[in-house]
Amino acid sequence: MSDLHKPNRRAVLAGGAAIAAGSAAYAGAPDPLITETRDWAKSLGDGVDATPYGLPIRFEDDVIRRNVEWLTADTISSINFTPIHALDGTITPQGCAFERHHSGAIELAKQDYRLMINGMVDRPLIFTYADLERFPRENHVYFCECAANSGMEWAGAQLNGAQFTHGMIHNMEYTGVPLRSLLEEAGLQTAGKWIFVEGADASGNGRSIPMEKALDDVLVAFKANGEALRKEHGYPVRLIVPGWEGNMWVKWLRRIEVTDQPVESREETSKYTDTLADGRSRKWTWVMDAKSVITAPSPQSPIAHGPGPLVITGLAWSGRGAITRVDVSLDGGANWQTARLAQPGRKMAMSRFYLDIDWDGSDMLLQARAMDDTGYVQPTKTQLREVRGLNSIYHNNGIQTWWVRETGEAENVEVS
Ligand SMILES: Nc1nc2c(c(=O)[nH]1)N[C@H]1C(S)=C(S)[C@@H](COP(=O)(O)O)O[C@H]1N2
Ligand SMILES: [Mo]
Repeated sequence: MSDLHKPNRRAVLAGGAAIAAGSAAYAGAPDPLITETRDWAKSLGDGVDATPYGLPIRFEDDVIRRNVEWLTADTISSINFTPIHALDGTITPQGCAFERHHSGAIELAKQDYRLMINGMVDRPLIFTYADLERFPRENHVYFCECAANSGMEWAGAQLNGAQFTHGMIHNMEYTGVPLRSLLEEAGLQTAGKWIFVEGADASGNGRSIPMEKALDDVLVAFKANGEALRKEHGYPVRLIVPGWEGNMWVKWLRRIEVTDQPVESREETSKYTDTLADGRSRKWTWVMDAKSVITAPSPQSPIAHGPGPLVITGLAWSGRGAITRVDVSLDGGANWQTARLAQPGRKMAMSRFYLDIDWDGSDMLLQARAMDDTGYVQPTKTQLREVRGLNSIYHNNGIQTWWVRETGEAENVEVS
């Protein structure tokens, strides 16, 4: 063995010893998975054309969107949840990204697609899909969170799983045209202070967005994670409103009207308000505040091993900017450690964090607390309720607690 090789080998052995508690000892009974030729090595695998469009292997068939049956009367005006407890990294595959429709997901072909810009513009315009493809494009990763995410948790811990408590969110890389370019093309008039945007579905999902935001970073997107938007996410074109609540991200985008004031004629426009403790309503709370959740261990992702090395991981995001820090507590918020961000935080996009611990096998009250580049710190549920009371549905960004037991199982709880 060369001299060069020796230090490497020592390093590998040292590394091996350090994780010995978490891995099987090499000595002992032979492991047939190592010593015997298995079926998959005795015959040939699938040819390249077996699945022209690939799907996850069948062993992963529990990594799927799920809904909560009692939440809505039917599945048309409903919502399902991203299996965040089973994903890693930050990009949500489209196939398991949550869906929220007010009147179902419609099928709209590219050749039937039209986008109209009218109202306070010099030249009202109608764009085809092909027209949109001729404008300079941008790529951005953004999270989309429904304002109702964690809404069932206002009165107390209710749903047992990160998918259900925090899964009304996805994070994708979008390709599209800045809305600014289209508004400029139409000759935006200075008196235009708002846009009213609506979709081609029966609900229309009409929303008013202030012009400042419209000209800033709103995107008219046609691709997500490199491929066409899925039908359920607004194929062929949807609006991306970075950092703002999901209901403004109009799918199947068909019309943009420039107005001098917000349009509130539609029933849905006034629906997303927050009822405060004193009965007054809070509205136009468009920005999603900083929030985080530990995705594993969590109720649907229990610890599958005994004491020793344990990877604690989760997601953090902020509609006001980039995540700068995430702290994790093992004891219900008494002590905090700063977690490791997998990558520097990006504006209005999800961050992945890890805390690698040596678990002593005792029970834990796991919490995560996010901070963003505006200095905002994610509040506890108690702090949030002091300001917002118990009657809200929307904008619950309080700190989540999982009680992890000695067995490794976890449960949704609250600490006071
Ligand atoms: N046209 C249209 N756009 C829509 C909706 C809708 O029902 N119709 N639902 C909104 C709501 S409330 C949310 S949270 C997001 C969800 O986007 P997703 O289904 O891609 O997750 O889309 C928004 N855009
Ligand atoms: Mo939503």
